[in-house]
Amino acid sequence: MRDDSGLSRRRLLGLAAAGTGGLLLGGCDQLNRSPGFRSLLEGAEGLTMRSQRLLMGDALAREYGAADISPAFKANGSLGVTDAAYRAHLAQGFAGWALRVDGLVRQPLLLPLAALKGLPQRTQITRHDCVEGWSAIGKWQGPQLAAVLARAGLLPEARYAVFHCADVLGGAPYYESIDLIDAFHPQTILAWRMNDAPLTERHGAPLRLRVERQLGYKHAKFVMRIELRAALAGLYKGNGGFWEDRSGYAWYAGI
Ligand SMILES: Nc1nc2c(c(=O)[nH]1)N[C@H]1C(S)=C(S)[C@@H](COP(=O)(O)O)O[C@H]1N2
Ligand SMILES: [Mo]
Repeated sequence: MRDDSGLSRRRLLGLAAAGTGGLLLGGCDQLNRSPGFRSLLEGAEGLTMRSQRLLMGDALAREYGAADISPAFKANGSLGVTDAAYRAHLAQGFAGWALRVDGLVRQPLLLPLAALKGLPQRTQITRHDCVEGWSAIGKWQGPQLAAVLARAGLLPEARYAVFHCADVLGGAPYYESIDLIDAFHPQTILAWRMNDAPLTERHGAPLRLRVERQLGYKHAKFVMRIELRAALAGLYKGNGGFWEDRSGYAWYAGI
């Protein structure tokens, strides 16, 4: 059997390495336009991904204008975190907090909020679609996940990025995961800013994932740690996310 995913991964790693030359750090949709990424999608090794996710053509989720921003953006799921360490950081405006990036990386990272704010920023106005049937348009800002991953440097075995959150729902920690295609997508950002203000606790302070081509439950709030893994098996119940484990929600929640 062909190892399609392995080839894809190698190509993505090449792109990640190119990130230091500005490809992934440059913002916007340069990944989409890059010859390497195009040929990845157009080649035989891209067939599986294409059929799954219609990555060709309009690969970007729709972006809106400032006038479209919803006057009220519902908060859903956990609206806060009880964990004592989290509450201490919240009280100090997350000044001493740092995002942990570890697992299958060359260089594990501890990235303070200031470091995340210091990376090139992407701003996007997008529609959030919750599986429960409501939507809202908001403006999000933060570094591309690709830039953070390029800093850490992925090891060859890395296939998934797992987002470990600070909140516990019904006794289980919230977590989510995406694969490297979504991890390196230009609209996948670690948002610390929403509608021109720092994220509030309800919306996931200090940092949340925006993965714009998927449903709301993939957009992990209160992200404390990003773990790079070869597989999702062996992590909690093995389905790659809190709702995937608990209620059988789809792991790939394409809109
Ligand atoms: N850590 C964490 N992330 C989470 C949730 C949660 O309960 N905990 N709920 C998810 C769901 S179902 C949705 S719709 C969105 C809601 O984000 P919002 O509160 O900013 O509207 O967050 C997602 N991310
Ligand atoms: Mo949701």
